[in-house]
Amino acid sequence: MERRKVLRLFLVSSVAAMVAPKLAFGQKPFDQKLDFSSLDFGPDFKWGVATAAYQIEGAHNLDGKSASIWDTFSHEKGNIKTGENGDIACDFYHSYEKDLDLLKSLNMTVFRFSISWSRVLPNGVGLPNQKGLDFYHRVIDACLERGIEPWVTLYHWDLPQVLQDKGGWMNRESVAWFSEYAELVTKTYALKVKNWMVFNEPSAFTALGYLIGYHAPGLKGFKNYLPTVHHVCLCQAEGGRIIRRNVDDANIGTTFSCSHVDVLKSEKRDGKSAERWDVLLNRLFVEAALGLGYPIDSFPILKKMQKYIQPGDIANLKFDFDFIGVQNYTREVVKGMGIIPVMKGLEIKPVKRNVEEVTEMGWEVYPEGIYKIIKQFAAYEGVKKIIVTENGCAFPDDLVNGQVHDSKRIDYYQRYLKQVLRAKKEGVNIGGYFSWTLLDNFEWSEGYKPRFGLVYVDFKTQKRYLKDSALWFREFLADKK
Ligand code: IFM
Repeated sequence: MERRKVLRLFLVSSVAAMVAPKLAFGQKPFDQKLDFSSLDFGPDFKWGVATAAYQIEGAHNLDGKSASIWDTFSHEKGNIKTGENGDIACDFYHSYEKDLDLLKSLNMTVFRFSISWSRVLPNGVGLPNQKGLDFYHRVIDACLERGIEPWVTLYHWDLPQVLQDKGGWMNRESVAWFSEYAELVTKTYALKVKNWMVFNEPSAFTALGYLIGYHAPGLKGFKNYLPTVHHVCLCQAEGGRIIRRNVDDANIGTTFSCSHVDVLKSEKRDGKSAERWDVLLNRLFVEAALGLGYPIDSFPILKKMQKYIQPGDIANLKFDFDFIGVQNYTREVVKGMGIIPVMKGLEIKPVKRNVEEVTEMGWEVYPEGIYKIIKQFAAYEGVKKIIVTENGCAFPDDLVNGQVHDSKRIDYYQRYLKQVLRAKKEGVNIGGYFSWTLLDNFEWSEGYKPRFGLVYVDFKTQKRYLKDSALWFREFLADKK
């Protein structure tokens, strides 16, 4: 079951060939009319892809890497729908050069990737693993040699298991652990990397991993979730401060998964539910970073975080980010329940709707949602700039004669991009757009079935094939480099 559905239900009831493409450069294999005139984002706009260590690297136990919570979780029976894991994934650990060649061939100039904490600090803290650090030096150098900007995310969900064994994010010590890790990574790559993001989607990894147990480490309940949220919020700001101190001329951001929330009907209780969903999905982490504290009034259960908050903490939650990463895929439609359900105060009911277009994740295709959520984030006074650090879709892909005619994906990108441009034209300072993602990869608890890549990966052979959507981007970006 896709994860947002799982989240809802729980809340209620208690990547050349290495094949180079067979098509000649410039050949248009897709039916869609190539009309880029309505997609003029201007000359300084950044175009790239976003990726995450555990989803693509593989090499799960090579060169001194220790296990992360995702290694542990994916190896436990029943946690991953398909029974798969990220042991090999896209084998990016060995194929990064060819994969970056592919990225360059798409005329993209940004590669967003994350560092695996357990690869560079196998004990979570303490002695760094030089082979791990060297791997990311090689990836960064390979980007720079190709004229691709490396954009580094410090943390994309893969906490070292040794730290989880000590309580993970629920343990306040996590602030010291994360600070040590952030110091190491930022000092190591400071001269080569200028664009940094602290976290990937804190609302997703905290709720899915520590509240509903659908993601690693598989914990359930507010007693795990609330301390986790507070410690992650402290690290979000502290990570920003550490980057600022260690990297000259850094461009510092952090990313948020976010979805515009609609109500099914406009009954009062639906509105209440929508408000709470909005807190959980959209407001909690960004408002903490902006110095607005926690939105307790809109979601009273957050009062219980009080016991984890120490003097000075609230002021320390704030950091002046240079940009905010907005990551959007769909919208949420909610309905109130009217009675207080099992999960104390969460009046949220799953809504069964006949949605015309859904992706393989079960997510509604709703292009206007990205416009609305960008506007929502841009409305905060402290948000200076927005980068769409993820947007994309999974559809079943057929590889036939080395080609993937993924017209639905092209359509999705075109329609979402128009809505991003709409917000930009209305004055929102939007500086870039990164597709999720370059390669089909390990989609967490869904395994390898949902294919989000612009590049089709045959996981048996590790061969890559450019999908039509990749060729679309290549054409679209041809004059933008
Ligand atoms: O694959 C994930 C990614 O790790 C975080 N953002 C959403 C993507 C699609 O689910």
